[in-house]
Amino acid sequence: KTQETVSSSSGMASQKIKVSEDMAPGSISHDESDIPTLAFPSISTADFQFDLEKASDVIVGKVEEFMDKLGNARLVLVDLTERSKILSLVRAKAAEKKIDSKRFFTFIGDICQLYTKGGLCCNVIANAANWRLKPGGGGVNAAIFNAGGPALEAATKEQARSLLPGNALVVPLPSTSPLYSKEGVTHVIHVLGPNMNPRRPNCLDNDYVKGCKVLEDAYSSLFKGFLSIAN
Ligand code: AR6
Repeated sequence: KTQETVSSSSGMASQKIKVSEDMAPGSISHDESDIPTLAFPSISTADFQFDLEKASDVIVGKVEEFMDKLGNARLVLVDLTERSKILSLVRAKAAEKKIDSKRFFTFIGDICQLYTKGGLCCNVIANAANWRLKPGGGGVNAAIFNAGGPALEAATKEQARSLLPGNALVVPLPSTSPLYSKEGVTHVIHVLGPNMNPRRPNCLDNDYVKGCKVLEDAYSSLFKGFLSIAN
């Protein structure tokens, strides 16, 4: 028994998926789950106060660079509301560069509930982390650690205790984590972006030459980490 549903996405491409009605509770079994998909938030552009125009150039530039390495995998930029300025900027710039909207698109929703609330299957999600790789602190970091539960915290500690700006850390998620069992997420990739907020550690004091370089490094590390899982 299958049921056709069209998700509530208002991204560049709308997603058509088949959801089986008689699958075991909590299990995920449909067509799209076979496509390796990375959902990522816009790194550094909220709490870390990075300029949105500059960040959107970096995102689209890096996506373009990785496009031909993706195979059938997909990259999805996520934000919480349809008023998201970073999503509009990135959508416009990606369209200008004629980036394949099946391989890269934007999606509105909580990155912790993309499957259960949005019908979008993402086996990997990225986190805009802090250097200590600690839960809490607000933003997407608090949301992901909260949704991932103690299993995510333990799995993260097993891999590393801290992160340098521009770096990413791939964390395989134990099946005991609700993010795995409910949302189908097998890996979380923590990313530390450049910080322009004077009240946070390692503030770059508006040095956007360095800032853009660190943000480029952050997306390169993220996409490389994703490809190492996808392929
Ligand atoms: N789902 C999708 N996108 C989200 C969600 C969510 N649940 N929550 C926030 N965003 P931020 P940063 C978007 O501030 O600027 C933390 O305290 C948000 O709208 O989470 O890199 C860490 O501990 C924005 O577009 O990350 C660090 O100390 C994007 O995610 C610091 O903040 C990133 O916003 C990192 O700051």
